[in-house]
Amino acid sequence: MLRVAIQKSGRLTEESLELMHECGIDFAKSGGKLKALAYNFPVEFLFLRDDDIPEYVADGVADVGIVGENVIAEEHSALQQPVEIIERLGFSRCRLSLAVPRGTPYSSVHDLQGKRIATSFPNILRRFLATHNICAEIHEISGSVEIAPSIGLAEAICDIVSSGSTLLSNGLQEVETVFHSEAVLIARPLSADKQKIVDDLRFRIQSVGRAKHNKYIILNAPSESLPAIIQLLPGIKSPTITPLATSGWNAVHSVVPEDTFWEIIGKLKEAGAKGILVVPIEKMIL
Ligand code: PRT
Ligand code: ZN
Repeated sequence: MLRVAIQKSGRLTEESLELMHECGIDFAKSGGKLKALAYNFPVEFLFLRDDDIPEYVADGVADVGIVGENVIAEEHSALQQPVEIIERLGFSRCRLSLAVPRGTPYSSVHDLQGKRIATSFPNILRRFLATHNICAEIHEISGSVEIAPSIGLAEAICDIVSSGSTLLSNGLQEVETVFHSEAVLIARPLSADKQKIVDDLRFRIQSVGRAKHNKYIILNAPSESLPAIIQLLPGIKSPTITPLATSGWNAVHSVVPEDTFWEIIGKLKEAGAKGILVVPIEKMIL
């Protein structure tokens, strides 16, 4: 039995639960309960505050956990036992940025020399400032960091930014990105039987992730266009080609990556492809 820590209620919760569902792991999560046992996979879920997850994993209360990379980067050095990132999960993307009141002259990170900076992430900020040889006063506060300059607590802040609207509405401008973050799966060193369950869980997570980053594509093409089309559609191994009832025409099936998708579609049309269908993939196992 593997114990998996998930944020109880917050920005990571919904997508963490959705990921488990996509991995085919079912369980009943009822309201305020702190634990849930999966029906069809040897895991038990613990629902915790995100800040507590690294420590619970390090201490062995949980075996693995889903947290924001910013949380593990912040707490890593204070943990008694080693905890590692074993999988990047691609959701809850955000960045930790430095911001100053709009209108403050700012040309480089050296403008922060000797300034007071408010943050909830003192360790990440300290490392960033050290790599740039900046000496600044770090004021650790646990919430509402964005109001620190307006109440005279600091000249700059270092906080999580996603859309940027919080900074904007507080009259702040983003000046440096300190850290890029996404949800990650963390783990401590595990016994062989638990490691086997983690490997299976990672295999499922990777199959789900790969499927999200690729599309299944079906198109019709005249035989003379096939060499060019095959070049554009490498697929998992190579595209499937089947003849149509109309002679000289073929159906081509393949897989295309999401990020180059539109570019490839344009080139396929130029190469003579017709009737292009694009279908989402549910799982992709290599
Ligand atoms: O209660 P618990 O301690 O479990 O949760 P929490 O309130 O500490 O964390 P939560 O749920 O807010 O965030 C969990 C994780 O989500 C964080 O550790 C990040 O990895 C990630 N994440 C992604 C974010 C954001 N986006 C985000 N926008 N965490 C916080 N914010 C906040 C930010 O602090 C700022 O106040 O949203 C504001 C900025 O958002 P924009 O869109 O206005 O730029
Ligand atoms: Zn928290």
